[in-house]
Amino acid sequence: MPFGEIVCGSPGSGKSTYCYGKYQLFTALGRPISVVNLDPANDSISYPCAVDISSLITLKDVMEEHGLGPNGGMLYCMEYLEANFDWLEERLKELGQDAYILFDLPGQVELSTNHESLKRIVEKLTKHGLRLAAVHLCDAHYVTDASKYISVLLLSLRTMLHLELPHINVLSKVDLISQYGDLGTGRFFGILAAILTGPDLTYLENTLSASLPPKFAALNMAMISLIEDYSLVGFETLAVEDKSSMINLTRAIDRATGYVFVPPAGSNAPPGTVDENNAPASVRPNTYALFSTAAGGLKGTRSDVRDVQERWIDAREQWDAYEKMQWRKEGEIVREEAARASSIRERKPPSNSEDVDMA
Ligand SMILES: Nc1nc2c(ncn2[C@@H]2O[C@H](COP(=O)(O)OP(=O)(O)OP(=O)(O)O)[C@@H](O)[C@H]2O)c(=O)[nH]1
Ligand SMILES: [Mg+2]
Repeated sequence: MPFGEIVCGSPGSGKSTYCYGKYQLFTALGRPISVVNLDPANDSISYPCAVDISSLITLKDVMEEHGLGPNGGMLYCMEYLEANFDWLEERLKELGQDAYILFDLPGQVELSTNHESLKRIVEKLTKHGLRLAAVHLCDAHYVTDASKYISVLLLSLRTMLHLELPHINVLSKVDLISQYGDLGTGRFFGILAAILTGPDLTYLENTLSASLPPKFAALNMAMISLIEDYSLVGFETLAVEDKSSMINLTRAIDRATGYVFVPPAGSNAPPGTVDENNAPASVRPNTYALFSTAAGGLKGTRSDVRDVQERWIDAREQWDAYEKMQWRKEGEIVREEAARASSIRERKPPSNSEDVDMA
């Protein structure tokens, strides 16, 4: 059964960069991955694209032909894709039953909050057996301000209700967080802690009351309780270049979709845990995969708000140096392993005469 992610979020929140980062990570891990570009305005795609909407329709052509502006043109493109769903279906079928598919969406948020075409496309995909999660990226910049953060939460909530998929909220670009103004007062940490360690949102309520006129107090309270009612206080964090951050997020998404990665035969999983026949992964379950992904714990380095503060603000340089050292070590291990394998290959097999002597 194919699995996948609908990667959505506001313009510039890092959707395409995330798709490319995930493509690189999964290729290195030997996990299947295909990226589908559903952004008809995306004319410089960084990742290898399995399916590209621009071979069906482009925003530029729509604007020229129908005299539409960029926003109306984008809605037209999505309606056109919905009307030509069989085009998408055919191409997705070619990716096979074991595919893991990322859908890179345009940044126009109304597509995932109000407009019906994307919703109907997602419904059709799930009806065709695709197990999807919505991965909603929000620029971490928004957590430096309580009212901006609330607006992002409401946007995220709207997306969740509209798409009706398992929903993962992600604060993207956390590696840039120290650049976003005055963090010395603990403002960032306060808001982020309120976000990540909920459900107590009193901190946000107080911050909102302090920054907005008193006549909005009741509105603030209503918004806070709405957020609490939907338990929408959870966020994962993401810095695309950071391997642990990508792996933590991957685990959270795997858990939401129920995806279990089955390593290919011949991989270095513990002996006896992988069924070594060559059948496709979807019909070759094994215990190693089950316990290393879906059932694995989500706790780990940087899965907690305090880790984010330490990694990206308090001790960023030390962590950068430590990770560089780890990469060097990993590179050395890979080189040594390759040298050992090639020396084994070069060693001559014993001749028949020696066998006879020994006998
Ligand atoms: N430092 C840092 N920069 C990032 C990260 N993710 C994305 N960016 C940068 O953010 C900018 C926007 O990223 P994109 O991937 O184009 O964002 P997008 O959401 O696809 O944008 P649209 O398709 O226009 O909506 C680029 O300059 C990226 O290099 C990250 O984790 N860390
Ligand atoms: Mg993009």
